[in-house]
Amino acid sequence: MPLSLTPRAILIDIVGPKINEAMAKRRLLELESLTNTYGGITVVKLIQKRSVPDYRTYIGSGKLEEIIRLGQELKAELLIVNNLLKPKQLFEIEQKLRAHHMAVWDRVDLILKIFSKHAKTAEAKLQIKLAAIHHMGPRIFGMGMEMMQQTGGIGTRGLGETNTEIMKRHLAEQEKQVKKDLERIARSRLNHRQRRDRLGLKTVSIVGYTNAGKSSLLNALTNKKAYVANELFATLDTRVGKMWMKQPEGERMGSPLLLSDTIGFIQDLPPQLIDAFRSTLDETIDADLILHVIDASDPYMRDKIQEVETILEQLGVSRTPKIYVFNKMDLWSTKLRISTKIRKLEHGLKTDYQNWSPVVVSAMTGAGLEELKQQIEKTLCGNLLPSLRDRKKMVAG
Ligand SMILES: Nc1nc2c(ncn2[C@@H]2O[C@H](COP(=O)(O)OP(=O)(O)OP(=O)(O)O)[C@@H](O)[C@H]2O)c(=O)[nH]1
Ligand SMILES: [Mg+2]
Repeated sequence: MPLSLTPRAILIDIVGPKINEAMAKRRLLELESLTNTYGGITVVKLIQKRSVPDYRTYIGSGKLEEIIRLGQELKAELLIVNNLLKPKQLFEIEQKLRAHHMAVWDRVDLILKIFSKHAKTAEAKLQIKLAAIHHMGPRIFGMGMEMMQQTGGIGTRGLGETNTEIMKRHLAEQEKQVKKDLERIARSRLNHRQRRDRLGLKTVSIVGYTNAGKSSLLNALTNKKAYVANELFATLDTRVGKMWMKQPEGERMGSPLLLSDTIGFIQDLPPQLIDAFRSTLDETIDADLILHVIDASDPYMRDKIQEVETILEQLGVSRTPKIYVFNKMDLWSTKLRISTKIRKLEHGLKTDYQNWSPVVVSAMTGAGLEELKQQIEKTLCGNLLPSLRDRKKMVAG
């Protein structure tokens, strides 16, 4: 039975002994936000402490019975598990829930569903399709195995086995086609980048936790109209805009910089999704400067900074110059009415993160943007000497 457009959902997070109460609360809140972004309605949130997940169903059969009871009582259609489950475990749960008209998703399923709702360009759509093939594939094979055991057994070609073979071939063909299409797009992107390199344009990449205000900042700095929304993963494609630096004396025009927006990061971003969006993140890998945008009104700000840094490290860009942009400062004055408190907060951030040229701004009101532009120029012009690569090119050319 297909799900309704706004499915009523039971959320569950299985947490190990290393996760304390506060962390567990934050994880569930984030899962609720993700569910909201998808369009689902959270009817109940559950946390289960377990040092080792149940190998058959991950959550354990007792908990599953409780969920079925709750589901009937609260008319839920969907169970969302905030963990990465094995295909076989998802299949087991699915079997049990189906009789009660409920479906099950794990964390990757949920994020993939949000991605496919938000994908606009052909490239983003293809990347999601590829990630879905990788994620769903083993589950389909798992189902095939199950059917084979039921219908045939070792040595006989049961109905299940045939189905699995057909499905496998079909998925493999689809995967090959999607990869081919993606390569074509990547080649044209590379051409763009090479042209940019020849023109000697510096590039600045805007990164940060999802919903920090990256697209809003791109718009504010470049007069672009990137999609902005109070939802997670509003942006899935790289969008590029031009920002003009001040003109040096005697020159008619300042030089342009290319600013690019990127997909937002999130804690425990499933690795297959990082891989899926690697090519979009190539802009970040090649950037001359990274703007790390942070929602300064978020109580979990410091944890999120750490999580973004971890992903940047995985991308191998920890050596690129970086500016920390503390955004949404306008919300401080709504929350904290006393200006000395605000000054103290700003001072605290600037001291704690002094190695990262911190700037406090509001993409919404425009406050602090001039200071940010100056900081960008200062950081890049500190590098005004051509890069090693450019120098090599000059010698060669
Ligand atoms: N009050 C306030 N809200 C802001 C500011 N900047 C962005 N927002 C809001 O924050 C929400 C997220 O903004 P986006 O620019 O879409 O954030 P993003 O980082 O691009 O998000 P994703 O693409 O989903 O990862 C939107 O509702 C914006 O209106 C700001 O300076 N002040
Ligand atoms: Mg965005």
